[in-house]
Amino acid sequence: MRPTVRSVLAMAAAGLGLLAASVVPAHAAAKPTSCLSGGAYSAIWTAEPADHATRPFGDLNRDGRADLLQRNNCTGNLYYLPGDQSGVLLGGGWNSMTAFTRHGDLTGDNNEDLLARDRDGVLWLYPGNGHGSFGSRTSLGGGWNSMRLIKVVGDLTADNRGDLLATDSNGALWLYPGNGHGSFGNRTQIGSAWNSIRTFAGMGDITGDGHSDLIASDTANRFWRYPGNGQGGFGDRAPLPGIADYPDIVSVGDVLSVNGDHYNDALGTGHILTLLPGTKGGGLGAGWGGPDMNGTELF
Ligand SMILES: [Ca+2]
Ligand SMILES: [Ca+2]
Ligand SMILES: [Ca+2]
Ligand SMILES: [Ca+2]
Repeated sequence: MRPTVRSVLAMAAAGLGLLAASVVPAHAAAKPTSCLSGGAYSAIWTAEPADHATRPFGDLNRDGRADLLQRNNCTGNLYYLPGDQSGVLLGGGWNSMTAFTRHGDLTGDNNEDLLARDRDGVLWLYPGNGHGSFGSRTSLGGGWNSMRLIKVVGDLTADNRGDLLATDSNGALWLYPGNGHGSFGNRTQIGSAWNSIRTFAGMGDITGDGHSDLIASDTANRFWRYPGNGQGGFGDRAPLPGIADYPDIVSVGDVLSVNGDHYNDALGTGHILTLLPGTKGGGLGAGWGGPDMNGTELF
């Protein structure tokens, strides 16, 4: 069954913290066979925040350039990668987390924040301090192990507050509208049959209509664009042909250092970090291979 989205909000549903916690998350990190040394990578990039997403989109230190976070899956150490070949150790113990997502401000202080889910299914908010690290975490509740994918995607509801999408083990796609104070309002089901979607990422507005959009890859290794409608839903998806298979996708705005052309780009993550250059009208070009990131997770 092909994944669908609903273009209008419907089916007001239960809020956070009421979900069954018995499903093993599909996104849990596989045990790596080898890992890079901590924070090691060779790329230098600069990237602008994506347009029409909640700012700062991808930028953790407020210098106007998108950054990355990297977990070493062997050691559990978390690094902040500002794009200058340095890797700043933020701390250890992060192998207890089974999902990460960020992009945009959730707390209303204009600093980008991080969400992480632990093995017990609790979703934690780590408030960004605007200097590349985070303040004390707060719990957003339990039950999130019933979710297969959890992604902060920018503002889908046109209220300038970052929103969250999650797919559950039955393939339902849920919108959690951000309230701008670090948590979310009542969720709404906006799609179904998303179990065929391997992963997705909020890209900001890549179609040029002012509404934030998504890209997604499916289990048949095809890429798709889902155009946001500005009301928390999406129009008909369109194929993005010619893109290879990646375990995950990270959006980074326009990577100026490689092809600064004002089209937002994405990174295909996995063993080799790969730039997927955005093209006019919301397309993505074939990947440009980058550094070896084996045994790490980037987000
Ligand atoms: Ca930055
Ligand atoms: Ca914040
Ligand atoms: Ca919103
Ligand atoms: Ca758009």
